[in-house]
Amino acid sequence: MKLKNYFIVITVSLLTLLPFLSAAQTENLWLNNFVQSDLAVNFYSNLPADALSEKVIEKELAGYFKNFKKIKKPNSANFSIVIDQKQNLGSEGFSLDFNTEKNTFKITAETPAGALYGTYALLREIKNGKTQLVKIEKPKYQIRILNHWDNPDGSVERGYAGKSIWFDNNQVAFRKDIETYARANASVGINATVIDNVNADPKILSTETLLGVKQIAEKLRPYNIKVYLAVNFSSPTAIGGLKTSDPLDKDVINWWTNKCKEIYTLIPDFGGFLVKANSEGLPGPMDFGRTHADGANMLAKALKPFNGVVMWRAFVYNPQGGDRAKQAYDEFMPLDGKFDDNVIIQIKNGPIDFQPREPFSPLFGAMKKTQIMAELQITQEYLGYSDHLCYLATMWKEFLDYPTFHNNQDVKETTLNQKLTAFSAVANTGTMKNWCGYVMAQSNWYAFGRLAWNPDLTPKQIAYEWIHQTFKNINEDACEKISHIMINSREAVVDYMTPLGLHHLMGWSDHWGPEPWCAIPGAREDWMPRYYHKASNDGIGFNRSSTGSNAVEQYQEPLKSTFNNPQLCPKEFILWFHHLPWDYYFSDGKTLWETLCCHYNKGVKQVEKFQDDWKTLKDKIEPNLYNEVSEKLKIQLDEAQWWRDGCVLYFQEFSKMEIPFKTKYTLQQCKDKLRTKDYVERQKD
Ligand code: BDP
Repeated sequence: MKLKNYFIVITVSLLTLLPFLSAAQTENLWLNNFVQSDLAVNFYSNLPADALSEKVIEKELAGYFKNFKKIKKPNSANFSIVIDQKQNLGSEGFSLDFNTEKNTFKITAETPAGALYGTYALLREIKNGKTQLVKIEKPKYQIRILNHWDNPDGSVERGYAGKSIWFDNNQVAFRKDIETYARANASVGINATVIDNVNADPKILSTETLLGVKQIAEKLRPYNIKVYLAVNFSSPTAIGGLKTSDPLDKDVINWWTNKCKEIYTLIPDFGGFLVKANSEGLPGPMDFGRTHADGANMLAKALKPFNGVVMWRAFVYNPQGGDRAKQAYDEFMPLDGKFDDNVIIQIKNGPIDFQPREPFSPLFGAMKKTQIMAELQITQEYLGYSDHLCYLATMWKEFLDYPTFHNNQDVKETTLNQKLTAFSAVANTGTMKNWCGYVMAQSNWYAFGRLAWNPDLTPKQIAYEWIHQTFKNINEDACEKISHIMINSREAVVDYMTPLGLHHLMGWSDHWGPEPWCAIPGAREDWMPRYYHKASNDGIGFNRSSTGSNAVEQYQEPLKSTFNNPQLCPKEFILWFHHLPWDYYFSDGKTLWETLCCHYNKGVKQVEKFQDDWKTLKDKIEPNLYNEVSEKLKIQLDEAQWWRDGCVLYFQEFSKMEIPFKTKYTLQQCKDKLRTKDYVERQKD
C-alpha cells in the first residue's frame, strides 16, 4: 500500500514537471544555453574590484563553459578580459578575438560595461556557429531605451502579455524574474528603461514609490541599465501641494529641483525624465501659456547637475479639426534650436501613431538645431496584439533607411549626428510566462535592442541570430524557413489590415479588429477611422496633397513633389496622401478597387502560406513551440480574414464594385465579432 502511494506521487510530480520544462525555454527568452561548451576555460580578468558587472560576466561564462575556472595570473589564461584604456573603444565598446578551435578568447574593453557587452557578443557569436572572429564594436546610439507603459496599479497600457512586471497595487513589486529581464536587455545592448507609462501617474514621484524605484535600479545596475521615469507635468500641483505647475513659476522650479536632488540621492545613476505633455488631455506647459521648450528646459535645468536627460515627446495629439498628421511638425518646428543640450525630442516613427505602415515623421531631418530621437513600438497595439506573427525589424529598417533629403541623410542619420543620441521603443513585456505573450513576439524585443546597438544590421541577420538562440537544435534549412516567414510577416499584416497607405481603421479604443465603419455618437469625428479613410461614393483616401491638407509640404524636396503627385507617389502611401476615385487606374492597368481587394486577399493568402510553411517544420522544432506557433497562426488567419472581409465589404458599400474573391464573413458578422471579446478571454493571465 505504501509503495503504491509512493509510486503515484512520483507519477504526478513527473507529469506536472513536463509543462514546466517546456515553458522554461521561452521563459528564458533568447538566453538558452542549449549546448554548453566542454572546453576547459581558465578565466582571467583585470576588471576593477568594484565592477558590478564582473559577477554577471562570470556567471554568464560559467553557464556556458562547463569547465570554467577563474585564475589570478594572466599568463596561463586562455580566456581573458582586459580593460585597456588605450584601445579607444569608448564607454561601451569592446573588441573580440576568439578561436574556439585553438581555445583562445580575448575580450578587450575600456570599461566594465564594454566587457559585459563583449561577453554577450562572444556567446552570441559562438551560439550562432562562429568558431573564430576578430572584431571591434561600439554602439551607434548612446541611450538604447525601452519605454514600459506600466501603471502603478499593475495594469499595462497596450500590454498584451499580462500585468506589469514592475508594479502591483500602487507599489513597486517584482512580479517577474528581473534578473532575466536585465540579462535579456544587456545581451542585446539595451542600457536604459523607463519603467512607467507615458500617461504618467503623479504618484510615481512620491517618496514611497521612489524608494521602490531605487530597488529596481539596484537590480539593473550590474547589467549597465539605467532607470528613467515618465513624469506628469502637473506633479507639483498633484503631489507637491502647489497651486500651479507653471514651468516659469519659482516655486515650481524649486519643487522640481528638490525632487531631482531627492531622486539622485537615492539613485545616483538615475537617467532622467520622459514627458508626454499637452497631448491626449495630459497637462503641459501650454496650459500656462508656455511652450514645449519652456517646459522641457525647466526640467532639464533641474536634472543638469546630475547629468540627467529629458526625453520630451513630440507625440502631441489633440483632435482639433485639422490634419492630425501635421500637428507635431506644426508645434515643434517653430521651437527648433530652443531646447537645452540635455533635452532630446522623442518622435514616433510616423506622423500619426504606430500604424502598420506610415511614411516617416517629417520632423526627422527638419529639426536641424534640436537633438531628436525615434520612438518605435514593440508591443503590437495596431498589429494584432500578441496573436499575430509580425516581425517588426523589416518595418523599422524601412523607417531607419528612408532618405529624408535633408543634408543627404536617411532617417537614422538625422538622429545620430548630435551630442546626445538615443533610440527608444515601447516594450511588450508582461507577467505571462513567456514575457511577451507569444514566442514570436520576443523576436521584436530582441530586434529592437540589436538595431539600437547597430542600425546597419539587416532584419535577416537579426532573425537568424534570434532563431538560433530560441529554437533548440535548429538546422539551417529550418532557420531559413522561419526567417522567411518572419521577414514577410509585416507586409502580410499591412496587406490584410491597411494596404496602400490606409491607416487607423482599427477599433476606436482597443485598436484590435477592423472598424472602418466606426462612429461614436457625440465623439469627435477626428478620432475615428472614417476621418482617416474618408471612403465615400467618390473614392477613398486622405487628401494630404497641395489640394488637400498639404501635409506633403512638411517633407523636403524631392519627396514633397513625389508624395504630392499620385503618378509618382509610392503605391504603399497612395491613400495616405491622396483621395482617389474607386476606378482610378494604376499604371499596371488595374483599378484602385481591384488593387485594394487584391492586397487584402494577398495578406490572407500569405498567412495561409505561413501555415503551410510552418507545417513543414513539425519535426524540426520542439513540440511546445511548434504547437504554440501553429495555434497562434490559426488565430491570425481567422483575424486576417475578418480584417479583409470587414474592410472590403464595408468599402464595397461605396465603391459598389464586385469583390473578386469569396469572403468568409458577412459585414454583420464582422461587426458582431468585435463584441465577442474572445480576445479578452484568451489573454487571461
Ligand atoms: C497611442 C496609444 C495610447 C498612448 C499614446 C501615446 O493608443 O494608449 O497613450 O499612443 O503614445 O497609440 O502617448
